[in-house]
Amino acid sequence: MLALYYYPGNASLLPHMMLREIGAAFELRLVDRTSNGQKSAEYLRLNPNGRIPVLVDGDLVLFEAAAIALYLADRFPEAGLAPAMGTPERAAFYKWMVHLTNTPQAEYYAWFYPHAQVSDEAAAVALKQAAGERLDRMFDVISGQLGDRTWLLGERFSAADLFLFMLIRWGRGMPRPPRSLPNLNALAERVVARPAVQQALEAEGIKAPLF
Ligand SMILES: N[C@@H](CCC(=O)N[C@@H](CS)C(=O)NCC(=O)O)C(=O)O
Repeated sequence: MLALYYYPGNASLLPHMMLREIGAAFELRLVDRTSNGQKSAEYLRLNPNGRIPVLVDGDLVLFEAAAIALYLADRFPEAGLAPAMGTPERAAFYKWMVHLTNTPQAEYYAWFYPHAQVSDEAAAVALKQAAGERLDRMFDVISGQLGDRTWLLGERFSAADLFLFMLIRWGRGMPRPPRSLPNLNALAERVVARPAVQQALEAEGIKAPLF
């Protein structure tokens, strides 16, 4: 049995949406961040970094949202969440998955948790502002690359679109939210219209504004 350790709206939303798209049986296990559950001894045995999410599949214990996403795409190829191995489309899929995780997702860490990096209040404010400006530029590039395509890979929907939606959603409180870019807004609308995504959002108790 698959089990996903999650907290509503966190990086666990990507594998959660994928599991709903796949239609596999799985158990959702809440990590209670309100009591710092991600730093409990029990959870640290699953992910010594104390971060959410973790996927358990039998004896496999996997952390890192992007790694979980790539694993799920391979484990359930019939769900079509990634193009066939060895194709140019697969290469583009890797590009987006890696870019999204190590560029905007990593930048969000400074935006959401500036105090984890600097203790001085003025430095934290400056760090957050600089991270927000870098995120704006990253979303400009992603929006330009997306253009008027339906999905990041063109006509083909993939897990990368779910990933991008999650990152667009995280920016909904920014001074210039990603949804203010028409291409990104249109992609987020298309993702939210998917029944599996609606199920995941509802199961996590996520209400409007969704992004
Ligand atoms: N690179 C990691 C980042 C995970 C991450 O930072 N998760 C956040 C929630 S979105 C978290 O657990 N924050 C709580 C903390 O750092 O204590 C991944 O993609 O899994």
